Amino acid sequence: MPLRAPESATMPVHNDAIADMFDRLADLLELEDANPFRVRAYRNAAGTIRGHARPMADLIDAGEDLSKLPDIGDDLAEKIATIVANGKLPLLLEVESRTPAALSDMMKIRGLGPKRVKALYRKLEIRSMDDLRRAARSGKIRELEGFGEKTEQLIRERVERYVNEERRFKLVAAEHIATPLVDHLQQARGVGDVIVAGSLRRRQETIGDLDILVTAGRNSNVMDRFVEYDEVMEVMSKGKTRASVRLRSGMTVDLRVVPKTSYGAALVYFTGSKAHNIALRKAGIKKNLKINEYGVFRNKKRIAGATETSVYEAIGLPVMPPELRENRGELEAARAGRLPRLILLEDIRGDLHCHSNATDGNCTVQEMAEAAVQLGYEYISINDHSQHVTVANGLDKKRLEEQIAAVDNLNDKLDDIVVLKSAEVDILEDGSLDLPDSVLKKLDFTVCAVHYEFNLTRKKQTERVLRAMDNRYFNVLAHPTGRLINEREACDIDLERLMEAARERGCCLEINAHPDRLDLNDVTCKMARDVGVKLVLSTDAHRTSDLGYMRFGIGQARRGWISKSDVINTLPLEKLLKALRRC
Ligand code: DGT
Ligand code: CA
Ligand code: CA
Repeated sequence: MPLRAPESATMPVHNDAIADMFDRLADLLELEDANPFRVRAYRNAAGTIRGHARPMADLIDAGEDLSKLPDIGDDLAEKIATIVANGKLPLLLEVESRTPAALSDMMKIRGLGPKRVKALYRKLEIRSMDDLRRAARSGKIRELEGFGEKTEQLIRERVERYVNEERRFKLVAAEHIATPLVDHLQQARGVGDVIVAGSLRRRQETIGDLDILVTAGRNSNVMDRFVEYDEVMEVMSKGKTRASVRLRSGMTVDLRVVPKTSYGAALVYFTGSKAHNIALRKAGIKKNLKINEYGVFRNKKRIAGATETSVYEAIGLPVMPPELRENRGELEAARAGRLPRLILLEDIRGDLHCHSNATDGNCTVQEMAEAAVQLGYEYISINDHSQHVTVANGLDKKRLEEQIAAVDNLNDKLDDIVVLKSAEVDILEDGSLDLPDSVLKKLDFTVCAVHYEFNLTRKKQTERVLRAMDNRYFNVLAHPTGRLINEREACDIDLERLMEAARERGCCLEINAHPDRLDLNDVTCKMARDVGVKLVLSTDAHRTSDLGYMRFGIGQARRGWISKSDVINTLPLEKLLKALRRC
């Protein structure tokens, strides 16, 4: 199981992170053939903690007795308190240190439990991730008892990914790590701007490391303050103007301190991307200008550098939004005066993919609606799952009809927002929809999605969705590729063809803003823009706080050159309903 990156220190340790530690401890103990009761005790505790509504840290603060919780005795209560205090579980560290690295690495591959890891270690003598990859490629694993071809395939996919993406954090996790650190640095003496540049500023879906830029005078103590930050585990380097540290979360942070006069040039440089920087530098050379992180120079004379705008203007270009800086045609577009005017978070007037506790959400329809009012939305839709999907209690026709009636009642009571009636309808393997037309027609619109059989051939998968789109009640294709960042690859599907078909039929594609999905992603957003299909930007919220995920979808949309006019939930209600109507 992949260990979640613990949230930052100044925030309490998250319940999920505590539970992950106990699960990992149970796994490693099981590898050692420890007493099964002991193993189970840690697993049960993990379940209790993960499922508890309030953070353990809060319970401890409130002086509550954790040993009264189900499956938590005195010993476990003490261990939880230790984790909350130090972010670490000494017993886990001890067990980790005596577990052979190959075993403990293999345990991080999802789907490989202790039993399988033991078999791989003992029978195939796998001693490293490389061994594991070789074994999976050579077809040896399928021959082991209890494995088979499918398992081998899964292991292979996951090992390849583990090796490639091991150290990249999802954007949401990187934000959680960066925000309190930025606060901490802002409190240093003599500090002006503190800004996270690099891939985070460009809103890339995953982040390799944080690049923080600070303007400060000579008497500032910001460097000391940086390396003394609570979360710092290792100081890798420290000089007068630059330092690098590794945090407890595993995140590396590069800090640069620059004088105000170079701030713009340094910001351009450290925002990147590298490919964009190189293209900029080339554009400068053509004008006999030298561009680096200190400024823009003609001969040896600095002609710009204090602001980003000055740097771009020096080479005759408008400053461009960080999300566009990927060398994907932005310089050419800027030169031609054809940079898109990118969509903003404020343009969004409602969320069109949300769940309630009728299926797998955590809040009532009314709670979701009230939270949407707080965000200034004009409308929100509730899109609970249909039956087929793997959630336990998907809606059948009857329950959906009950929800429709309940939403009508609720709308009579609500003044500030309209709740749209919808559902997240499963696209079955044969391309039919999981609810009958007789109920679909009572909805304001539908979002439809694939939730199983992701491994069909490209042809079959594409035809499956095209057939679903033939249903006149199909409106929005939700999370079109089904990928889960760092967990599940996009399914093999002809997106361009789907986009064209959707455009012809008056259907939309979703940009799912959930930070685990971001689907469409930046590249496929741009494809959608080129095809001219309309988009919907939604969060897939399962609780009120998830509505805030919209910013991640906005980031991807902006990276994909998307404007307000490409996205229909920027429209006022009447126009939205018209835009949802099929041709
Ligand atoms: P990441 O950390 O992998 O998510 O991606 P970035 O883009 O944050 O990359 P990083 O941290 O290696 O470097 C931060 C920025 O510094 C990068 O976006 C552009 C700039 N940079 C780094 N290396 C080079 C280089 O060799 N040439 C140029 N021109 N710029 C570079
Ligand atoms: Ca970086
Ligand atoms: Ca870096």
